[in-house]
Amino acid sequence: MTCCDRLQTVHPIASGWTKSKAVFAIILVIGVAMAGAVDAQNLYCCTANTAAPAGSAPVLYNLPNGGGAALTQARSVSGIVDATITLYLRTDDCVPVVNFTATDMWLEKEVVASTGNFAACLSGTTADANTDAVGVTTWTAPLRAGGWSTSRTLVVVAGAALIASAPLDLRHNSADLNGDGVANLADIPLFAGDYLGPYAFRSDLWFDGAVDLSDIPRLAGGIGAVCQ
Ligand SMILES: [Ca+2]
Ligand SMILES: [Ca+2]
Repeated sequence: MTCCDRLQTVHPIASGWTKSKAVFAIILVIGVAMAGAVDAQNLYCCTANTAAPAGSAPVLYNLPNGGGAALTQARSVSGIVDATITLYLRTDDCVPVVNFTATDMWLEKEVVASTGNFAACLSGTTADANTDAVGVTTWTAPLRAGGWSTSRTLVVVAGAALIASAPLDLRHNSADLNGDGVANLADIPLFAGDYLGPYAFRSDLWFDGAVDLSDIPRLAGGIGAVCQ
């Protein structure tokens, strides 16, 4: 049976429905289709935040294969901090956008000179799920990304960053220090140089404000991770 055959089989009028029922069914189908295609427009009413306490300056450890830390397990200098991101997706009339596609909502690094080489794998920073019945989605699962960032994190919807709320205070690092999408032997000399030199955020993989022995297990454990 082809798709066209199927359409003919369930055609409401051909199966004996009244015209009013058929019109209702058509309106229903169109309505469902529109619900999935709602445009977030100019994002004037969309906001996002993190669960992290103000001033905690969380850092998220990422790997290209998704083997890094969940956002609930980000770190501040004083320990683990929940940096879960929540997005409230609204139309320009501030109406919740329901069931908006997860892959059209993602995180990026705020572009600021000399603040890192953070690089996401394909669809590696998309939301956990489509927006729910009140237009809300979250980021909690580990990202698939490499490189590092000391600038803020942008929440992007259909290619546009939010304008109604500021970029989020969330930094990133990874055993993929050079941000080429794979953690391998090429990243080790960068870490070794940082280990012996002045403090370098990118190599503070177990973030605590120092590059020391505590960071080596994350480097060793990350070697071999590639973008998935
Ligand atoms: Ca690398
Ligand atoms: Ca450290």
